[in-house]
Parts: sequence; structure tokens; C-alpha cells
Amino acid sequence: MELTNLRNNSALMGEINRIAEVAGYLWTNGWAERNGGNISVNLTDLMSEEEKQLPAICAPIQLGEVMPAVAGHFFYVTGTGKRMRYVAQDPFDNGSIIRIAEDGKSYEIIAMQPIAPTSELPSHLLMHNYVRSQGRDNRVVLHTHPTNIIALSHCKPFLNSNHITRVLWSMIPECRIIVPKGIGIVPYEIPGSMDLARATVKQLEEHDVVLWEKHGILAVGEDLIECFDAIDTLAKSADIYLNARMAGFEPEGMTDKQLDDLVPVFNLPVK
Ligand code: 2HA
Ligand code: ZN
Repeated sequence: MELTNLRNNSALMGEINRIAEVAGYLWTNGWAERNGGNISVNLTDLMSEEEKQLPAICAPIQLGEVMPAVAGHFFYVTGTGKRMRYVAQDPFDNGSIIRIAEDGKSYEIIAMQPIAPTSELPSHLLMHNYVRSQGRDNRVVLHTHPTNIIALSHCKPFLNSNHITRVLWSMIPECRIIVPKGIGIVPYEIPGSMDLARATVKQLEEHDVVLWEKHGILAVGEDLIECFDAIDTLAKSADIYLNARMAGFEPEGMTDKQLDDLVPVFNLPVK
């Protein structure tokens, strides 16, 4: 019998190509120095039953927490220490596909090479598990280091969720429309730690985008391009705000009324 070749699955490869595309945007935007950032995407719905039976290419690795909402699920995950600029060129040389065990306690790598997943994998899976357990069809966790958003996180007033959300929304109408739940804040924690993961999960109760103080940003959602767009739009607002400040003036920002007028027109949640 011929071995299943995932490269023949055009839906799956389309999604992997989108991951490579977004990895390229992270790098060209200057948000992915060295191995900064990581991406995980749930591929379960794109794989056939035969593909799901592919043998593991490594021994099972314990997760340390039970993840019932993603038990039996499959993810593409960028590799630990791998650079986004190389994920963009060859996603399977710089990441792998993993299968979460049916008991939700461990995972194994099934393709293409035994590339160890990002150090943030336990925290990504905790987030996938949490958002799915809320009944949302979450498929993506995207983490990156947008320079000007991180710059704002070095200034105490911007570590208030309402304040940073209001300022960034008010720079351009698109920001209110594209990031309607605003931005959650997690005070500084060690990268890759479960404390950071748990604090982020708490913020995901009300937000789809979370700023990590002096570190970076994280977005969850159903679609990788939309997660990127949310971060890109926030980054654009941060750029406008800081450009105005560097030019020596405080940007006026849209008024409350101008922001509120967008709500019924674009059917946005009231905040
Ligand atoms: O993967 O960005 O937060 C490198 C990081 C860790
Ligand atoms: Zn990071």
C-alpha cells in the first residue's frame, strides 16, 4: 500500500502555505527578530481519516496539563528556535504537524520531520483548549513582536486595557471595526511560562488579542489571515500614534461619538 503523502492534500497544503505567507509578513514587518514569535494552527478539519492515522515519528511527549477540548486534534506548530523568515521559505523544515492524544495528555509529531515545537506550545495548546471549550471554532494562535505596540507597553498608562484600546481605536476607524473587542493586557511574565499562558487565557474571556508587557502580542481566531490583520491594524494605529508624538504633537484621535457611530453601521459589539 502506498504511504499517505500529506503533500497531495491540497486543502491542507493551502493552509500550510498561508502559514508560510503570514510568517513572511511577520518578518518583513520587522516583528520577528531571530526566532521571535510562533504560530499554531488547528488542521483537524483539513485531514482525512487515513491521514489522521499516520504513524508518529517521535515518542509521545507529555503536556503537563490535560487538554480535553483539543484531544485527538492535529496542529501545525512552528519549531522551537526556528526563524520566521525561514518558516516563510520552508514551513516543514521549520515546523511540524502534531497529534494530541485521545486522552488530551500528550502529543506526538506525525509530519514532516521531527522538529520540536515552539517553547510556547503548552501555552498555545492551553489557549486552543480554552477557546474551543467555550464553544468557539478557534483554529489559530499567533504570537509576534510588533515594535511599536511593544514600545507602548513600556509606558504604564498603556498597560490599562481600556486606555490602550481607546487610544489605538481612535487613530483610524478600521481599528474599531477590525478589533471590536479591544486589547487585553498581561503584565510581564517569563516567556514560555505557564503563568504567562494562564494569565493570557484569563484575558481571552473578553478579548481575541492580548498584549504581553515588554514582550509582544498574541491573537486567537478562526482564520490565520484575520488574526494577522487584527495585529497589523493595531500595529498601524500604534505607528500613527507614535509618529505623531515623534513629530511633536499629541494626536487628536477620533471622538467618542465618531467611534460610537461605527457600532450600528458595522454591526459591532458595544463596548
Ligand atoms: O518563540 O517569541 O515568546 C520565541 C518567542 C517566545
Ligand atoms: Zn515572544
